[in-house]
Amino acid sequence: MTRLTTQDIQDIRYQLNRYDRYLVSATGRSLLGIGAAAAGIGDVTRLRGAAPSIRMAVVPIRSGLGIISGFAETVCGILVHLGFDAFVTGYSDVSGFAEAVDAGAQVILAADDDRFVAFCPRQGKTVDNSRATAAGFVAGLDLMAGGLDGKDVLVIGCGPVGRWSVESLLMRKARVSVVDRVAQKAADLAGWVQGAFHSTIRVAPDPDTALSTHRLIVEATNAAEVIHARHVNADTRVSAPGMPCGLTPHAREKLTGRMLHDPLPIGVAAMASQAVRIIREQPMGLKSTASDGRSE
Ligand code: 2YC
Repeated sequence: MTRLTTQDIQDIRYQLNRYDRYLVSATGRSLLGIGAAAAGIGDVTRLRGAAPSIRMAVVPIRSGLGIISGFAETVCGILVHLGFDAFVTGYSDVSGFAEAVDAGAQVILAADDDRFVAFCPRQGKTVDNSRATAAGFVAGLDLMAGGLDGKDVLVIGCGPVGRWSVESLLMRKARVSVVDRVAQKAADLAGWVQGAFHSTIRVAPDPDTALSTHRLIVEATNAAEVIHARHVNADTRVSAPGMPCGLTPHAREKLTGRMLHDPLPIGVAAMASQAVRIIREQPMGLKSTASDGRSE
């Protein structure tokens, strides 16, 4: 998992209105709309109406390599932009979690060096950033492509985000190929998909051939300069959750309006939307009761 730097994120919260306009031009939907699509929420207006009453806390975490200056503030800025009642706790770590719960936060977001998670304490559920980010970028590709059912889609990069991207693509009935510069990782992912979903995906022979023969691409590598201008034509659409951006500047220029890439916004919008589904579907975490009335 690529660790973000302050430089990666420092301007994000000040450019969200401009970014929303780009997203609408590329996908027809705003950041909230893409998050809703990632969570399977059809009624974006209802989500927008509910957001101000949903309190979310972002807790800075000092463990491991420590705090990334601006990270919690950027996550919070994205949540506020989406309409949520969001704040960064004054304390970090355990004290920050206690402050969040005492303040009535229904969703608590925090990241250490290994995971970035949204917690729904009352429901005893969590939302993982890698899985939500994959869902968000696949939803964006779906919107750019006008649907993915039956269409060939390439996932390049078979790490956590690539893996969950395959899941989202299969749910949208895409015909998935995977490739990784380490061929064994692609083969392992194909084996996992066969076991987990009883679905068959293709393992492409090599990145360059795969990129030259696919028009719909999820770029989920942690490398830069994976997709070059020579791979891009008028029908190409790229959704690029990978950090750093895997497109060369020339490829990005050719793909303006037909590509998605950001270090945090789409992933955070997807996390928040998935968390809303959890807290709305289980308001007080009441588990369904068994037939004899016992709670499960
Ligand atoms: O400021 C803090 O609270 C730090 N503990 C945050 C560390 C985040 C480390 N993870 C990353 O930089 C990214 C995540 C946003 C998703 C994958 N890597």
